[in-house]
Amino acid sequence: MLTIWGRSNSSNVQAVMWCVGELGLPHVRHDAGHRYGGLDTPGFLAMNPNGTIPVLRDGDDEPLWETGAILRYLASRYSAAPFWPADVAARAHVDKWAEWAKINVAMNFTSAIFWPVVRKSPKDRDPAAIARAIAVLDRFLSIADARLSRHACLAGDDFTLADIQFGHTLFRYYDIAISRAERPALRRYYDALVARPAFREHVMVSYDELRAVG
Ligand SMILES: N[C@@H](CCC(=O)N[C@@H](CS)C(=O)NCC(=O)O)C(=O)O
Repeated sequence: MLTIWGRSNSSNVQAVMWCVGELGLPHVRHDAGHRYGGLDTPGFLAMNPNGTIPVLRDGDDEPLWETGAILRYLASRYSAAPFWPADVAARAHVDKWAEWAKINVAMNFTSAIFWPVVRKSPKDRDPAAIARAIAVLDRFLSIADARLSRHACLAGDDFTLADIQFGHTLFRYYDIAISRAERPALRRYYDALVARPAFREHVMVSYDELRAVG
């Protein structure tokens, strides 16, 4: 049995939970972080000295943290090709896109766009900085759009771990009030993700309680 610590409106927790949902793994999730707190207790810090979510524990094994490491663990232990190929070269190709998505898309979007647009009140926002961040993200989304105009999924024609690392950012990207360039292939891809029950359950989660007040 898997145990996951982390609130359902954390983007990193969402990536892990979406993967758990896609793989149909029995689990229990405990809310932690933000309004639920609990990240600075000795018990939690013993699991993750960083005091961040998500944390995953598989049975009595050593707790795991870092979303990318958790996803790779779940994929290696509980999935098969094509989601996470056994062949080293094929797996590295999926991993390449997963890493690319985490570093260039998820991290840029979350810290430089989602946070200031949603979690800061208008008076504290820097519109020029947000516009610059959107321009940075745009470059990567254009790479994805070109790729998705030739393939159904990010790493190729099959749904893989790379789609989890990439796709979980798209709900918020399409939902928040920012300017978005026309990207037909990316939009088609996003609509296909929305048709997946595990995406709707674990990623399309309200982030209202994260909004700045005032
Ligand atoms: N590099 C870590 C980052 C973890 C992280 O920063 N998590 C955020 C939530 S997305 C967190 O713990 N925030 C504190 C809180 O929710 O109170 C990972 O990828 O898992």
